[in-house]
Amino acid sequence: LTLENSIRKALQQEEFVLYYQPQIKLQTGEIIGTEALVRWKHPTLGLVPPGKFIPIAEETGLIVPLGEWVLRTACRQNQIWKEKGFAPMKVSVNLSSRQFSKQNLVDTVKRILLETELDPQYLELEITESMTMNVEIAIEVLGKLKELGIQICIDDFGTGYSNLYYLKLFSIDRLKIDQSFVRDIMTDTNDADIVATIIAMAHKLGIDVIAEGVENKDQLDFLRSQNCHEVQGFYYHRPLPANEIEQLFTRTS
Ligand code: G
Ligand code: G
Ligand code: MN
Ligand code: NA
Repeated sequence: LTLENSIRKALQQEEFVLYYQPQIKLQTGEIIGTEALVRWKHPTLGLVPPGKFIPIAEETGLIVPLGEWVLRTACRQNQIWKEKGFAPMKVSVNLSSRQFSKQNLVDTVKRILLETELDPQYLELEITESMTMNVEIAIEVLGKLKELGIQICIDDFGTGYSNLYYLKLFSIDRLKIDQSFVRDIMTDTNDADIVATIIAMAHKLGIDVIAEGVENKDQLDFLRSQNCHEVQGFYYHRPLPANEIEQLFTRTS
């Protein structure tokens, strides 16, 4: 069986699962959202990380059905949490460029929102700058996605080619500072300066900013000193299965 066929079969047999990593508001320490991260529960290989199958799914186009499954599962789970009485929060879903350039992305998102009854304000799509997309199409698609009432975040901010150009062209709700900048924040003054500058820019532009890959208290203190809004990383929590992350949520009813 080729990897491509294995992925196809895994989709049919529902071997994929979503893990969720908490996103924390720095000022209060509360969980304000989660990022959905796909894993493959392989019957013999165990839990396979996305790095091992997402690139092949992207090459073969299987990312489109897989991505749709991810989106539906994440939206449904988020709505279930709300119905269970947990404080409503956003779920962030990673989008591949292959999905983004698909004609029917907007319809797919719309249909899944209707199907799962999730309030659009609680869905965020993470796009990366490495997405080699046609600018006119991107403007149109992002505009239509925004009209649905969902949020858009630029993932891996700082590593792409056209960061600032994107900010100029699109209405973006949030920037996620790439973990490669956060990692050496305490030892590399360039990285510290870059992170501080991205945070300051986000403040000026009036958009949210989240730092990912936060692993220790020193990094956290630095981000706090720069008034970074939100953080995500192993210092707080690793990505967790739905039933485990639930233990961390607060009930409102
Ligand atoms: O979960 P982990 O930290 O191992 O993720 C590794 C990479 O896989 C990250 O770049 C992440 O964005 C990507 N990834 C995880 N889940 C998804 C998904 O559902 N869709 C896409 N396109 N990428 C994902
Ligand atoms: O590209 P994207 O931002 O979607 O990737 C998220 C990836 O980062 C996931 O693979 C997740 O497991 C990983 N991740 C999340 N928090 C941390 C962290 O604190 N340290 C490291 N090294 N990786 C992290
Ligand atoms: Mn991401
Ligand atoms: Na990232």
